[in-house]
Amino acid sequence: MAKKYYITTPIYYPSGNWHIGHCYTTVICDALARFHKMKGEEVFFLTGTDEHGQKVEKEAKARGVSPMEFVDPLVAQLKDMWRLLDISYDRFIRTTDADHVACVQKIYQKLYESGDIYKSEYTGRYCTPCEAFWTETQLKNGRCPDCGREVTLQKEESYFFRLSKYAPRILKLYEDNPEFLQPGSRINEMVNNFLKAGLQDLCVSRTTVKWGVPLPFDPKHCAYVWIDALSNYISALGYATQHDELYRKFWPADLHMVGKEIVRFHAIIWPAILMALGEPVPKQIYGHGWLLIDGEKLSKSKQEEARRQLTDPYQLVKRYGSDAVRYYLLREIPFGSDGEYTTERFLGRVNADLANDLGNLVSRTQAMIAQNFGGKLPARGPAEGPDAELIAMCEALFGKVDADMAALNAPEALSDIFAVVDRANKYIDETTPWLLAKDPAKKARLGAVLYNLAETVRICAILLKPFLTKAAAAVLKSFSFDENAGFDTLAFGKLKEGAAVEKLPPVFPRIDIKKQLEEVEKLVAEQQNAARSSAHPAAASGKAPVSIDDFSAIELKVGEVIACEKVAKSEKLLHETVKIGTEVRSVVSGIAKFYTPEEMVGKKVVVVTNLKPVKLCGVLSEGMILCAEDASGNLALVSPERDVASGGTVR
Ligand code: ME8
Repeated sequence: MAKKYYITTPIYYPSGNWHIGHCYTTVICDALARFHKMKGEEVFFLTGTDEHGQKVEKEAKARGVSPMEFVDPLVAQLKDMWRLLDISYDRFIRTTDADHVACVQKIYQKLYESGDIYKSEYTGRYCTPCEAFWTETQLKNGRCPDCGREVTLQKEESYFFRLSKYAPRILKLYEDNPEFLQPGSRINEMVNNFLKAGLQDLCVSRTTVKWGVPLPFDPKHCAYVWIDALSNYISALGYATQHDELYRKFWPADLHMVGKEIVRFHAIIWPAILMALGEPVPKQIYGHGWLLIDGEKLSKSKQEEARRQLTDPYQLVKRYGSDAVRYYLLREIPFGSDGEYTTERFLGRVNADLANDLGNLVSRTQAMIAQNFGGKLPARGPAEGPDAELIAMCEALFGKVDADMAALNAPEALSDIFAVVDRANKYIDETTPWLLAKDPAKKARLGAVLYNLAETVRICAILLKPFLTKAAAAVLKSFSFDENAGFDTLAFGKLKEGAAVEKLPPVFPRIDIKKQLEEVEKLVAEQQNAARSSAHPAAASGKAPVSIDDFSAIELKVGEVIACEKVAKSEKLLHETVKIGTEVRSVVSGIAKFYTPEEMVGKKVVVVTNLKPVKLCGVLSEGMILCAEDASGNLALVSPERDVASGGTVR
């Protein structure tokens, strides 16, 4: 029977401000999932979205939409990002999925019946952005110890989970299974910061939040979002249903990969819940480090728009391709530690390893086969000179990479693969095929050298497939080798003499880093100008001539009004809900004298989308709908002359 491998990412908050740091966890998990699949294991790879809670409830309300209307487009955006990055998940779970909601209710019911959940009153501090409760002693200068933001005092009737009861068992779990929580330093953090002092029971329900899973035994309470979220790892497998085949097959998980800031929830609360349910705990939790910019964690709240541009995965994939982004994340950040992100370092890495080392090896090998053997693979000859060393390195490579991946060390795995790429480039210098080509008597040796190079490229490409999903497949195909081949084809000598070898265009074209950095600088400057002019409206409304750059700092998009109402206490204002592509915004406009709310619904309008949000009569406005005004002050909406899908750019 095939070995099973169950791997999960955390489920993502539908924040919308995705940055390259967010991609880190998921790209690592994807490489691991693909690696295990290629080993012939039966893999289940889970990811998804964490959609309930106060944060989403508040944001949706501010935009005048329902929480579901608010999260739907964001979930679509996230799925799109994973598609762009070639993430091969087996299920994308949403905490709003009916099967998940039912499972959370069963978990609460079970814990309530066993006495592990009981009713009491909660008084304490709550950090809404982190959705985390804190005691007075845990606060840092009266603020959230995780994000440094303000916390609010909460007092309400609540249900509690007997977390305190499980502290000794969790300590024992760490002692008996040091592998349970990795890297090892995270165990000390958990023990010293939380477990040593003893655990307090955990408040696991809210009455003030409505956007959540209602408790089956007391529906005015909603499940605490972290219990709701953590349960996804088993609800996705059909836990506590009649169709729990996946649960029986894949649980306990082999690996929950998470960022270090959420280790506490995964390594303390989650095993305690599972212990209370009488279920096995996951085999391993890995708390990886952060991607930093200027020493700070990239995070939605701390991000400025200018910096966001530099770290926006959509932009990066569009400019440089998904393989480049995946490679950087997997190769550059020392695993388990934080890693500093700079555009320069990213592009430098891509140029040095992918364009130069790998790209040159592939193109030189293919060009020489085209030139000297009409694009047909020559025969393998007897091993001579440096052949044996190169072949031995290829044959030892799987063992090394397998051990690296078992230690979850993708940077090391890639470094081992690229050591073979380097060796092959050196082999070209040593065997001097361009000189062999000049001497007809050496044609067979030239053929053997090129065969060895082609085989080395093939073996590296197979091992690179979990990391560079697109380029590796293209390379294999160009050597007429099955692009879906697994690790069972790694023996040296699998390529067939006479196989067609296509000459690929450069797999990773060299990036002109200086030019790219200038472009990025320009983008940042444009963003900053836009921010400045929206901060000082007078400056933007002057009649002085503007350059095309000034004009392009204003972002104009086509939006569709999907809901509209009058703003209370105002005769002039209408409050529109506008769909702009996958995004939904709340916009207030002074057009109530010219349009009724009913007339507005369904209209395609032009929206200035990069204005700083303001509140008008207490209603949030995240943009401005453009109107034409006649001499008497009558307004008419500006609309595209032909139908254009919402989200279209106006320029
Ligand atoms: O925490 N560098 O979701 P999330 C590296 N919903 N990783 C980063 C990062 C950075 N700069 N910024 C974010 C949540 N991440 C919860 C999880 S699981 C039951 C519930 C990573 O959207 C972060 O560490 O805030 C986490 O692993 C993932 O992005 C999702 O974070």
